[in-house]
Amino acid sequence: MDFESVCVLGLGYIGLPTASTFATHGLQVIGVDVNQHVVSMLRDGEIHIQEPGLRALVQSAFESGNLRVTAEPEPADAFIIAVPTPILPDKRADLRHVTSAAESIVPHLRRGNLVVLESTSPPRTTVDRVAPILARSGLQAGADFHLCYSPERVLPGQILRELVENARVIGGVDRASGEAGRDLYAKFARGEIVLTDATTAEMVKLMENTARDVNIALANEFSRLASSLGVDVWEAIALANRHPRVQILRPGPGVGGHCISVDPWFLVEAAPQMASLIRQARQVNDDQPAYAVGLVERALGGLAGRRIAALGLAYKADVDDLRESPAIEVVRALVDAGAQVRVLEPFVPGFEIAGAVTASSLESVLADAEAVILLVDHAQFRQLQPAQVAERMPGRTAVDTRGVWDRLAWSEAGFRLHVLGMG
Ligand code: SAJ
Repeated sequence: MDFESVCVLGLGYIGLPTASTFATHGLQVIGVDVNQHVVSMLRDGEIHIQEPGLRALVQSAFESGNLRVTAEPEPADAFIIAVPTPILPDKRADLRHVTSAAESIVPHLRRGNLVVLESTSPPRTTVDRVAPILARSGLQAGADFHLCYSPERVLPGQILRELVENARVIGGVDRASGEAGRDLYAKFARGEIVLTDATTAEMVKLMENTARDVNIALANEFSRLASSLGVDVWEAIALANRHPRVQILRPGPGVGGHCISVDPWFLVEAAPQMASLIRQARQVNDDQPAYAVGLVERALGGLAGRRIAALGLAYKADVDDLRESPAIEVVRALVDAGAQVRVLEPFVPGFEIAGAVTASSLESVLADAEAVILLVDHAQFRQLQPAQVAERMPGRTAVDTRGVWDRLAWSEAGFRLHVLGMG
């Protein structure tokens, strides 16, 4: 099947790179976002998210003349839904964006079109939720138009490369739908394209992120065990990972981002009585910020009134994404415990946390600090020279929740360095 035009609904971390990549590969692309601010920014030549290479890609997509952005869908050969699927406070999936995106396609859907859901979704969303909405057009998925689920699997920080190079799973509601999906993504995908059914493709995505969550939970639990047994978890993991069939992940202050800390709940929701390990892993990871706070408390011998410089708020290194960030939870807990906290997040400079002071430079975050704590291992923080830090702050306590600072160098600069997961 050939495609000349595609309408991409949702211009976030996935939709914007996807729309731009299709445009630079010759398709006519209509990028749709319900947020008028996003549409205006893009039309003004700005982008609303930071991702290496994205600005240049969006620019060349516009320069090609193939990309237009707007607030309403328009007729196209294919529609891609790439909207957020957050969780509600009770940990159930919030599918409002998916359903309203599907509803907005209905008036434009034509016989022979392809619709692809990319948003991470609970099992059976494509067949049980999206197909019935699209049927309001009078057309049936499979019989009159093609319908697929194809999960995005790109890693923030490496989205542009992984979008093109990763293997892509495409689950059609029938064989012809899967093949239509393959023909669409073959416009730019260099990784293998594998066809399956829609519900399997939804499960694949959830299983990938759940596997990572459970494995990080294991690393976090190891960090607590090692610490209480007087063992250095980092050394133990490095040695265990020399085993040819062992690959333990890294402990840290918790698991954030809108994917790994969210998606496992979709499986718990689907069958709570069968997902006890998955739920327990979520619990371990959700408890990890409190564990990191305990480490800071022990390092300082108390928190009330203590002056703390916190480095990093993003959910992981070298991204500007603050969603579900454990670093923010740590800072909030320190503030609640009465500490005087200054925070520095170079990727989101203006972000405020109630009760904490937002610093704009290394100098200002460190001034007066009794302790410096590393919450996010951004490259610029990983490479900090302890001697320079010592010149800028009066205290000599340092806490590393990411296991990246060189212990000898920090101790030679006069610091007592406390590392998460060490006895
Ligand atoms: N983290 C650890 N220890 C580790 C690895 C990660 O504590 O060893 C923490 C990070 O600091 C972060 C969180 O886990 O807070 C998640 O980071 P991540 O880099 O593991 O994953 P994401 O959320 O940025 O991207 C994941 C990826 N999924 C997998 O690797 C299986 C990506 O491929 C998906 O496309 C993305 O979720 C998504 O959109 O679902």
